[in-house]
Formats: sequence, structure tokens, C-alpha cells
Amino acid sequence: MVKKGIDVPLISRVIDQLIEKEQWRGGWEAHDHAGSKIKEGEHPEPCAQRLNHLLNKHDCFRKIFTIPEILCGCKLLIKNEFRLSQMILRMPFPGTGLQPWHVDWVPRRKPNEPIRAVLSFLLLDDYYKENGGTSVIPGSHKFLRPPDEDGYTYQEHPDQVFVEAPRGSLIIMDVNLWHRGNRNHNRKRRRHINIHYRDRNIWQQIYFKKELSKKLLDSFTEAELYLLSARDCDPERNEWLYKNRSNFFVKKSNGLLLKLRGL
Ligand SMILES: O=C(O)CCC(=O)C(=O)O
Ligand SMILES: [Fe+2]
Repeated sequence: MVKKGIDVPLISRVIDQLIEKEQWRGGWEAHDHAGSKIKEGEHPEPCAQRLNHLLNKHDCFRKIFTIPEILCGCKLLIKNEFRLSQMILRMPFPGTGLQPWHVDWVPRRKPNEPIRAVLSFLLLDDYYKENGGTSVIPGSHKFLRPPDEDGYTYQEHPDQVFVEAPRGSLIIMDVNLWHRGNRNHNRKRRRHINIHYRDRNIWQQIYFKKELSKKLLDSFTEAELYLLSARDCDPERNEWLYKNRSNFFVKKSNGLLLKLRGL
């Protein structure tokens, strides 16, 4: 589906300027793996360009996270209240970019477990197989296990489908869907912005309340601030717990808390 009212050519131009400016550092702000600190010369994902903190970097990104279809998708799939977790640009480098099959959150294990996140890709280029368009395994959001438990990492999957869609389209998916970015064979550009929404009860990758400039925060409406979890009344993120979120005890106690609250 091509989204009207979003200035994709402008966004594309700004993205290119940011890529030029940030180069290999792009995406470092949310080098998202707990406990890992990016080192000088270390690329966040060696086979792809990433950019993060887009809201801070240009006004053209302001309208992207409130695209109604994205919010409808979140409302439909995430039963609890949700908030923006991060918005990230990904572009495979020419000739490379293949990812292993994966899901972007802890997989659901039981049919009654809630869906915790929704991924929405706004395509800045046409997507097709040869330029490394995203591929998915239809129906895998109901498998209740991650791909590596079926032995799938980098190899082809018999049921894989390459998303073919024109620039300006949105791909919206349950975070439990098995998917991956592919090799950019023909070296034609293939960029998207991933608008990642999560249940408000799990970690927000970018702590917008602290990271957005005061000027920017003052310019957002109450509804936008709610979606960013950046109103005065929204809870502070405990930085110690966030940094240690992969710690066994932190994970266990979070899980227990959610269970106790029936979430
Ligand atoms: O670039 C793509 O097609 C997919 C990227 C992705 O799934 C990820 O980085 O988690
Ligand atoms: Fe992913």
C-alpha cells in the first residue's frame, strides 16, 4: 500500500545527507544489544547502513510515526497500550546485507501470550528480490518459536516470500513473523525506515522523554507525546535496569511483574 501525504522524496534526500554525514557510525545511538558498547571503528551492523534518532535530526520524520495505518495495525495486534520504541533506517550495502531469519522480540510461546510489538517498514525505494527486499515466512507469526529452533539461520526457506512493493509502501507485521533482509545483489538502493512500536510494558529502545530536545518536545501535541511516552506523567526509565535488561534476575523479575499484573 502506498501511503499518501508522506513526502518520500524529501525523506529520501534527507536520509542520504545523514548517511553521508554519519557513515559507519550510523545507528550507534541504539546499538541495541544490552551490555554492548560500540567501539571506535566498529560498525553497528557491518553489512548495512543504519541511522537512528531520526526525530532529532530533521522535521521531515515527524509525521511518520503517526501514520494512521501503523497505529491501526498496532491497535489491532498489541492488546495493551503501546508506544514508539525506535525508528531506524536500514540499507544493505552493495553486494551484501543478508541477515539470518529472525524475529525482533522474544518469541511468543503460547497462543494466549500477547503480541508485544509491531514492525512497520516505510519503503524509500522499490523492493524486490534482486536489490535485497525483505523476505518473510507467511504464517510463521503463529509458530510460537523462533527460526533457529527449526534450524533456520542463513539458508533459504522453502516457504519464503520476497516482498515486492513500490517506494512509499508500508509493510506492517506482527513482530513474531519470521523475516530477514536479503543480499543486495544488483547494488540498486534499498532503504526503509522501520517504525517499531512496542507494548508500553516492555522496554522502549530509545528513551524519547530524555533524548528529544526540549524544543522538539514542546512542539509535539499531547497525543504525539503520549505515543512517544514523553509526557510529564509518563514514567522515567530506570537506566540501571535498562542497562542490565539481559541479566537473568532482571529478566525474571520483569516477567514475573507482567504475569502478576495479568499482562
Ligand atoms: O532490512 C530488512 O529487510 C529487514 C531488517 C530487519 O529485519 C532488522 O534489522 O531487524
Ligand atoms: Fe528484523
